[in-house]
Amino acid sequence: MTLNVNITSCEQEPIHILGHVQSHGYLVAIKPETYTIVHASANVADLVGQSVSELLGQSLDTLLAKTDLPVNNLKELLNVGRRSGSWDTINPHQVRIGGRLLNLIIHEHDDLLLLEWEPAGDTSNMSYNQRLIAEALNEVQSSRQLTDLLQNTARRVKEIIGFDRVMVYRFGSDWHGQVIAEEKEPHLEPFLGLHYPASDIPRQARELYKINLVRLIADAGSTPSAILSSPELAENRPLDLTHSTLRAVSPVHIEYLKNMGVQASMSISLLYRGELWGLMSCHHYSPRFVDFSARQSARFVSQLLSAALEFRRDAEDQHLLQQSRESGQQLHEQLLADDDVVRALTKRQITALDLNSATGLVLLFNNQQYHLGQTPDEAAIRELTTWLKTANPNTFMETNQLPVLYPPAEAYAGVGAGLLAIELSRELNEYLLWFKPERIRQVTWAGNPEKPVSVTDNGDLRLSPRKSFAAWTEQVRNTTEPWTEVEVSAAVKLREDILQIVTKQANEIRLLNQ
Ligand code: BLA
Repeated sequence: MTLNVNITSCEQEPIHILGHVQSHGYLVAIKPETYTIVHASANVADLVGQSVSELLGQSLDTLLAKTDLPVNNLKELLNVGRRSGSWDTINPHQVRIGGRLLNLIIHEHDDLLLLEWEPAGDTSNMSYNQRLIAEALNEVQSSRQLTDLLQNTARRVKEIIGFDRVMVYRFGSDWHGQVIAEEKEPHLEPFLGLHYPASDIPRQARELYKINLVRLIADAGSTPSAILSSPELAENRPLDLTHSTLRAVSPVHIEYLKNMGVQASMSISLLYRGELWGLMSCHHYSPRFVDFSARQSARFVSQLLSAALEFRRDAEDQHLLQQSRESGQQLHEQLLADDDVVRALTKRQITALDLNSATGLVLLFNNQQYHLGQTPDEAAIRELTTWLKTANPNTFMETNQLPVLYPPAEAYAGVGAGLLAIELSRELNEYLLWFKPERIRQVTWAGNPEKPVSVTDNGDLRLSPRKSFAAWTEQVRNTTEPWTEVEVSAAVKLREDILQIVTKQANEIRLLNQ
C-alpha cells in the first residue's frame, strides 16, 4: 500500500474552533450586554448540578446562584476588566463552588465574554515562585554565556512547574526546530541537540502561540468536554478559543504526545520583535495540571530570557555587520595596495573567505582556480560555472539549496549546499564563489522510529508525526542557512571593488601599449 499523505493538511485544521475544552476546567461564554449564556462546556453540569441545555439562553445569574460569587461581584469584576482594557488586572479571581476552590479566568473576544474555571493551586507556592523569579532575574543579569542563560531559564521553569523535562526549542528560518537547552530528570533520554520538522508545529498553531503565550495540555489521555451552544444566540458561529486557557487539543497532536510517551505538555512562547523565535517545551510523563499563577511565573521567566536574547541578538547583529564592514574595507585596501587580485583576495591576512559565514571559497581568475577552505573539486567547479552562465543571467546569485536548483551539486552538498556567487567576467569565465555545507548531515527522531503511520477507525490513513519526519528528512538534506542581507551586500560591494581595480589595470596596460 502506498501512503500518500500531505503535510500541508496539518495547516488546514482549525484548531481554535475545535468545539471542546480540556476536562480539568469549565467554560461559559456570555453576551456582554445581557449576560445570557451562549455557549457552555458539557461538564459545567458537574460543577453546578444543572444540565447545560437548561442553562443555555438563560442569564448567568442562574449559574452563579450555585456558586459563592454573587452576581453583582462578578458584574463589578467584568466592569473593571472591560474598563481597564486588560484582564490581567482581575485574572485570576478565586471562587468556591460546591466546596471546591477554583480560579476564574475571564477574557473578551469576538463580542463574547468567556469565563473559565480551573483548579486553584496551593497559594503558599506563590511566594516560592516569586523567589524563583527574583533568582532568575539575577541569573539573567549575570549569565555571560548564552548556554548558561538558556540552561538557567530551563532549570527555573522546571522548578516552577515541576515537569519531568523542560527544553528550549528554537525555530530555524524554515520553521524546523532544534532543542538548544534541556533540564530533565536524570533517567530520561536526552533530546538536547535534536532537530524536528516544521510540520510538527504547524503554521496556525504557531500563530496561536504568538497570541496566547502559554499552552497547557494537562492530560493527553483525558476525554475533552464538548462545548454546547444555544442555536438562536450562537448564530451558527463556533466559539473561538484563541485566548482560552482550556482549549482542547488537536487529535493529531494528542497522537504525537502519546507517541513520545508524554501525558502532560506545556509550551511557553519565546518572542523576538513580535515573532516566535522558539518555545519552552515541557513534558511530563503522567498527567499534570499547572495552576494559573505558576503558569504566569513560568511565562515571566521565559519572557526575561526573550528580552535578554533580544538585547544580545541586537548586539551580535551589530558585531557581525561591523566585522563584515571591516573585512570588506581591508580587502579593498589590499586590492588597492597589491595590484594583484589573486594575492589580495586569497593570500593576505584577511581573505575573501572572511567576508561572510562561508566555509569554502573559489576564485576563478586568469584561467586558474584558487581554492580556500572546504570546496568542491576543480572539475566540479568547471561544470558549475558552465551551468551558472546559462542558468543565471545576472552578475550575482545566491541560494541556500544549490542541489535543488542544480542536481549535480548533491554529490558535494557536504561542502556546498549553499552558494553565493559573483561574476567578474562572463567572457573570461571569472567568478568568486562562496560555499557552505548542508546544515544537517544526520537527524535523529526522538519518538519511536518503528511507529507506523496510523489508520483511523474508519480506515482512513492519518498523517502521523513519524511520517512527517520521514518527509522532512528528505527535504532538509541539501539545504543550508540562507545568506543574510549583510552577506549579500558585502559580496556585491566586493565585486564593485574588484572590477574597479581590474578596469584600472586594463587602462594602465592600454596606456603603456600606446
Ligand atoms: C502543537 N507540536 C505542538 C506543540 C509542540 C509540538 C511543542 C505545542 C503544544 C504542546 O505544548 O504540546 C512539537 N513538542 C514538539 C516538538 C518537540 C516537543 C517538535 O516537545 C521536540 C522536543 N504535529 C505533527 C504533525 C501535525 C502536527 C504531522 O507532528 C499535523 C498533521 C500538529 N502540533 C500539531 C498541532 C498542534 C501541535 C495541530 C497544536 C496543538 C494545539 O495547541 O492544539
